[in-house]
Amino acid sequence: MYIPYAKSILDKILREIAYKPGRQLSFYARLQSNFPIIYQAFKKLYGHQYDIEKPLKDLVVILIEANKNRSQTLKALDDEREKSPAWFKSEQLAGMMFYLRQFAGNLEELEKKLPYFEELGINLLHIMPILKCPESNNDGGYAISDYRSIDPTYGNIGEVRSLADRMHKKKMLLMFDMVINHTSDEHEWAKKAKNGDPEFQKYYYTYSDRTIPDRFEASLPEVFPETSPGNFTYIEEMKKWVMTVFHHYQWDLNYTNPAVFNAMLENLLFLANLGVDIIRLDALAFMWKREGTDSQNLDEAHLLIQTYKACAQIVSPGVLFLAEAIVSPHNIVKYFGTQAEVSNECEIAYNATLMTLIWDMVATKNKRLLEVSLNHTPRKPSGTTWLNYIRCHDDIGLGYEDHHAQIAGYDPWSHRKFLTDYFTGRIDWSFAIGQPFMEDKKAGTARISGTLASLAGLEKALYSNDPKAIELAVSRILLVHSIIFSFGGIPLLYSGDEVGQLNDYSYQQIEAKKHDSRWLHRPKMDWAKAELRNETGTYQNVIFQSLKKMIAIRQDSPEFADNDNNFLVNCHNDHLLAYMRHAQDVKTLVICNLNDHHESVYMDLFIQLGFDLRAGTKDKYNDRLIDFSNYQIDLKPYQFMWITQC
Ligand code: OTU
Repeated sequence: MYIPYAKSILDKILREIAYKPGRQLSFYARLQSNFPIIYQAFKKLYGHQYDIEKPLKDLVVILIEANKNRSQTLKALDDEREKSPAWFKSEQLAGMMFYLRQFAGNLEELEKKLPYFEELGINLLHIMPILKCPESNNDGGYAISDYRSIDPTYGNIGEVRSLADRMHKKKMLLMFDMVINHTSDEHEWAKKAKNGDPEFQKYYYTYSDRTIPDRFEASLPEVFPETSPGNFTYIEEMKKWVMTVFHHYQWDLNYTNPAVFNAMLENLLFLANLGVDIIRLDALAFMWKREGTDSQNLDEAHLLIQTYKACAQIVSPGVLFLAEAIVSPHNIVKYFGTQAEVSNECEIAYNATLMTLIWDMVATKNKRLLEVSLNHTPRKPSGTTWLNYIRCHDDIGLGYEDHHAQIAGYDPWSHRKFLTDYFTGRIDWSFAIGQPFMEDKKAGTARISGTLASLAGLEKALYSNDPKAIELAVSRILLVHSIIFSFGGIPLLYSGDEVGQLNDYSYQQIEAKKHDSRWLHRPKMDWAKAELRNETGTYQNVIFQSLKKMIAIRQDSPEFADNDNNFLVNCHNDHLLAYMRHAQDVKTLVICNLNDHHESVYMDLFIQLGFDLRAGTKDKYNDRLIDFSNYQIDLKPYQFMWITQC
């Protein structure tokens, strides 16, 4: 967009710093075309309080520096990706996330594990935060004290660069977190603030008395009500209150200050220049606060992300943003931005809606809520994709929209209570073993902790040593995975789930962890058990080999790429989730039996969907022809099929 004011400011800045584009023509072109976006955002966010020319000049200098520091190899990768903008929507991608400490210990050991990922077909690694953070009070790495160096127990920055390089040569992608909403209270800025430096006190929301904090509290919900009640912490050293929406040691950054925007921009581009392909924007929904609101998903938060996107596109156009917005379905899609074709915010977002509804289907054995939710949530822009997961390192929140639950025939509150009870062992006939997370006794709500295998019934089945129950639990584990591999979007596994790792109760003995039940589902990778993946007759073998097969078939199925080509199919049976995926000349009907009994689909459905039954159809997953001699297909408990034309 051409905006004369923006043009003249940019020209002036470039003159003042005597910038010559030289051979950096594409950088210069992107700077010219994105600067108006940045200018307009600064005007809106900061124009009423600041003379924006100065921070804009600082910003341009940061971009130029970052461009200088971007390696030729990464620039070549940017060019390649610019030429095929849909590259990340491909069926080829399959990811895994892990805490480095729990999975391999350090970067050197991780390099040795690359063949493990390759064996399974994984080509995207989300390494959870490894940047420097305090020894305790670190929230698993989400309280960063230095954005430019990594915890020495993991290795050093140089090793991150060479890991990224090695991974790129293997066509693998690397994802890192950008903890953008808050820093640790031990970050240099927080330390300076504590020492009374007024400049750095303005980096956070600090107040000398409770007047403003109390006004905020009137409408701010609590993220960690059990361990960190309230949203402000009194800091004795500075005799001030500071906003701490998450833990008391995670200080919320004050983005109403353009210096904060710029300082965090430098940190963000530093990550991009390490060779990170996807940047996960942690808790981005919380970036802007306003009294009288819940301070989540505000328009200004979106504007901040759009501005970061515009900056990242100038320096590192091949790097993607992932939105970690675990919010209501209609609010999540907003993080894809406002454009139809490409994203002007995040190209990828966690599909928290699908995640929650998968667990809803596991408990209820029916798809009613999923169907209502998908049919009532706006579609995302075409140039974006989902990150599909069954669980991550955080709790499972039941964030479906209440009116969707009502349409599906539930009372939203009772249904939430049922699901929480179901997965936290309060219903004795449930197969799940989990624990509540951040129970809010006043509100009568809780979130859920537990590994996939334990929540899906494997732990209980193993205790009772019941082969039938073990088999059902394993089928459930495979069924939910089959959904994330075939739904459209990037599937992301939590490490250890591929070998059915169970809950880890050891956190209850550790002082720094015992009040955070999320550690229940962050076990240390049990490599001895993982070895059993090669031993027939073990559940580790069944789960690992089946997932490996699913990934391989996915990678051979262009219809599983995300081209907004997923249509729910009505089988007139709530226990059967079915959807059609298609690409140019292939189509696959995915059918999942959510029930622990046999269910049938009738032949006419296939005729209606345009399958040629005489030419034959087959289940791609089992590589078996479909037998219609009974005019129907029978699905075993928790069986899924990927049916395609022969
Ligand atoms: C994120 O999650 C991280 O994933 C967590 O591990 C961190 O503790 C947290 O931020 C703070 O850095 O509250 O329970 O979308 O659900 O952003 C998880 C809202 C969290 C939150 C989410 C947050």
